[in-house]
Amino acid sequence: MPQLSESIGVSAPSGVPQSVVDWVASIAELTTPNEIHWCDGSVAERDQLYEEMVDKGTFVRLNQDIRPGSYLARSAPSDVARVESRTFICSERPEDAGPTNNWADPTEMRTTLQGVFAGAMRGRTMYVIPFSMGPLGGPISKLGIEITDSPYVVVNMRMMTRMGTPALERINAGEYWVPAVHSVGYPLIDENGNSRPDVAWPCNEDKYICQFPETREIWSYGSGYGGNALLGKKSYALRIASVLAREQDWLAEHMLILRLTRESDGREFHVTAAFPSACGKTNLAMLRPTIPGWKVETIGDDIAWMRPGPDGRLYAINPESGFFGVAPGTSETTNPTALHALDHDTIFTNVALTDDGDVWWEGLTKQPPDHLIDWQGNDWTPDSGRPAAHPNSRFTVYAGQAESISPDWEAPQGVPVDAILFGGRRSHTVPLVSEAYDWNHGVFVGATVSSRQTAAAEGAVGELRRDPFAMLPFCGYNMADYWAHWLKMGELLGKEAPRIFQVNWFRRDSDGHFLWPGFGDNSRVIEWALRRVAGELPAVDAISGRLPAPGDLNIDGLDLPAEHLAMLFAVEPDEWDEEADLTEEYFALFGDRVPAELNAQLQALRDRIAEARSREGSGDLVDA
Ligand code: OXD
Ligand code: MN
Repeated sequence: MPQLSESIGVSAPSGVPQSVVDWVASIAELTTPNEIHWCDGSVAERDQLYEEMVDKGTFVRLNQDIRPGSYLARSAPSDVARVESRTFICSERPEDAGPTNNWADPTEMRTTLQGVFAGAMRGRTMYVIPFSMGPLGGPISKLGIEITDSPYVVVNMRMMTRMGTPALERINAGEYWVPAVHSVGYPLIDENGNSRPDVAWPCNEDKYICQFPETREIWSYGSGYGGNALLGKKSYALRIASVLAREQDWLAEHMLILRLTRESDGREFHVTAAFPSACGKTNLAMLRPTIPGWKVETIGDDIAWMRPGPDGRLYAINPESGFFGVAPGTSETTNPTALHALDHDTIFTNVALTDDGDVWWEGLTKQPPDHLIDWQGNDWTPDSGRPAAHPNSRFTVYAGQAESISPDWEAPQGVPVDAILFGGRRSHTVPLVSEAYDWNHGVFVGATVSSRQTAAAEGAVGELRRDPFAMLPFCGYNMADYWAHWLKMGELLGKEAPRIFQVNWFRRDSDGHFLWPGFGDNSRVIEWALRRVAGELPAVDAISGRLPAPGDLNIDGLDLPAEHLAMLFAVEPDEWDEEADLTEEYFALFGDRVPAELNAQLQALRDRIAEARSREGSGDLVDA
């Protein structure tokens, strides 16, 4: 009897294990593509796909004199962001997905997926993309294979992951890998054999982004955009990896990674930082310090995998090899490093096109051009009354193109983490910076991160949402169990655990103006944190944590009135009372799965509030 794989012509490269061939064959049998292409990751393969996409209208080739090697894609207006409402954790038991995830019964979801994937690739090429998250062969790295019918996904995955033959060779050698299946859900031939023409951005109104934590599989249907489709990123490197990390005593986190070198003594520090989506994370990852004496290098801009090393310290790698950054707001003033990285070999999605074949987005220049083609392909002028680029428009670029990239960004063993920052977008309550009292307090701080909703996901922009560890849409299991895992990691790391800080660049005065300049000046805050790590500075105990002692935050050369500085560090018992009540309400969502230690941390917070009040009270008496 012919093997299944032979009967549908999988024709795998030599050396591919039968189990892999059988899996690819099973997906081909379900989705019935016209042909199968095993991606080797070569430049020739990429260029051929670019060519094909230009011919089909998926890509606009940008002016090659201005932006060599660069292209613009315009998505369907209905497919512009991650769709959290259609993202599912399909664990056997709903309580293992937890109240912050959409749970779906795995058996029912499999039936649904078998239905929507049946014939989904008719008339298309099915691409098999072997990839490595993290440097090939590194001790923290992991492999995967994404099957997709989208050439756009292939060329993006080529930048975002180490994709192609070297990854496949490791899979051939028997290393662990995670399967991921993706279809845009727009077959070119119907079940009766009738053809329909392709469109520039095929997708489907019906979308499913599914993670199966027990079997470690990813299935994504209906969207071609970003994290919905580039399955190495949020689906694998966060949702599935968080499950693996919990089991294997490491951390898969939504964090950037920075190296800061102090020029006076050459000491290197490494910082990871979690911020909810589009909170200026890419800008911080490419920080240009405004204070002298520091060199800052980028290691990662979005995701960190961290594992205790042989010396007991926590080591971080960036599992990705590219940046999938938000374009609007990126400019010569906000992030010159990112801007220059985009000079060539960049894929832009949903930005505007200029008359000379270049790109533009809101914030790139103060004065918009007189005429553009907007992200939907229509004529645009400054008085059109709508954005020219979509607010979640993106650039995809190889990380090595950033001039700030660290020479060690691909160090397979990672870099030792000294400090972890948690940030959110809060207009009051949370001071510019405070240091957690200890690891467990830091976990409490991470668990209570909140921010205003941005355009990276669908939903009401501007709403305040709790976003614990900036992992709300990315944790592959019950968030309360994830907190418990962090507490356990603190025990494992003991005195080698990184120090934890809470930052808030977004505090405002009563007129709604930002109090802190942000951007390069955030280096001042990080300097304070690192000097704390180095044991060089005292601190002042406060409700939120430890604050800089007066005069210790370097504000030289900043035009920051004393009352603004005071407002940045104001920690008001009334506001924190409300914060504590909101935290209690939030924890109640998770019932008795909340680790006892976090409830104890909440009580400790309430105690600090009461203590501050009693001090205030006695102060009032004295004043009176
Ligand atoms: C991202 C996100 O795209 O967090 O990185 O939404
Ligand atoms: Mn992100």
